[in-house]
Amino acid sequence: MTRELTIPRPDDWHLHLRDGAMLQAVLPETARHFGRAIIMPNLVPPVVTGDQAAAYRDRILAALPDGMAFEPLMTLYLTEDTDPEDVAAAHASGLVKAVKLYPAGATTNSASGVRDFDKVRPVLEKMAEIGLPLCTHGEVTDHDIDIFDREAVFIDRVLDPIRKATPGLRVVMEHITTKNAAEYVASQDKDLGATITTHHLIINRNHILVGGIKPHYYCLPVAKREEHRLALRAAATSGDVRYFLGTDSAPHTDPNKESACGCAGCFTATNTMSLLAHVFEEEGALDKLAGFASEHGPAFYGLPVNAEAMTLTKGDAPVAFPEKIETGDGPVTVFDPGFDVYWSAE
Ligand code: OTD
Ligand code: ZN
Ligand code: ZN
Repeated sequence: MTRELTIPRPDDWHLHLRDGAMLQAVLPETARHFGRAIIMPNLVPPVVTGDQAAAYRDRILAALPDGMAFEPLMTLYLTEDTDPEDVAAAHASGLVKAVKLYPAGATTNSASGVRDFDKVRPVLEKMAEIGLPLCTHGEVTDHDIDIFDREAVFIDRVLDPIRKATPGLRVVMEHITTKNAAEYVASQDKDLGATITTHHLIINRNHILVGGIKPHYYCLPVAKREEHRLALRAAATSGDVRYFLGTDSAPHTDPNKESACGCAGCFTATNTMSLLAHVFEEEGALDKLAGFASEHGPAFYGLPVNAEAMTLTKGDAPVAFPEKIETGDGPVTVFDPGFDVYWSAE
């Protein structure tokens, strides 16, 4: 039985760090384990221009505790007014590693997202030309589309048409939650990748709704039926280079989650690597964890694998994770997988 596993230091290819007091509190939770992360731009107001991304990057680095090493990989929030030349300049300077597409209203702080996809064509064409990836929140927002179907409909109505109209555009389907998405990725070429969160490998929709509503399991895209969770597990543990880790760790304070209108998001930065070791072991795929968490993401983004290593150790007693972390804005509950975990990460 494997008791110890050493992998290259992992990266998180989809992360919410927020700003101010929340940033200060959650950044160490990620930097403790991850070398780099793709930083989501859905602040209020969003990070739209290269200048705003540079300023946000400076705030993240200023919040990093002494002695911790971490590289934030910045993204720009795509709006209908985004200037292709600003995007190109931010990419050329090395600052920005991706542009993020939120259909307007799809998730937390996405009101400035795209309504008319034709309006962003010039930006997408510029991105295809310069090789800058597009990260997509892949859900339609039409009121007549059931929330559990919004990802599958996005693929047919938005994503596939955009990709066909923009040859060479490199796309990451972020936080995929369905068998449909995994099958679409598998059917395409290397210009398409997908991130998978830790929590979508662990929960299905019953976790949210059975035995009382569990706001800390509510996130977007919402967890689907069990068959979808199993398809995600198969994809993540397949060794296929197109799938890589993006935790989508998305902190909200407890009062904002435990509310009549609770915010979407699971906070998994603290225990993600332990949970992934548990999941990959369950799937008999511990040998695929390095690829998923440490190698496939850098390959997609054209970056080197981290030179440092992480060792995961399986102990005899369950690891005790904090139930919450305290932030200047209030407590944030750490994702509870609902089972004991014996793997710790150093
Ligand atoms: N999903 N919550 C948030 C973002 C994501 O779609 C996402 O990327 C958030 O709070 O920023 C969530 O449930
Ligand atoms: Zn999203
Ligand atoms: Zn996210």
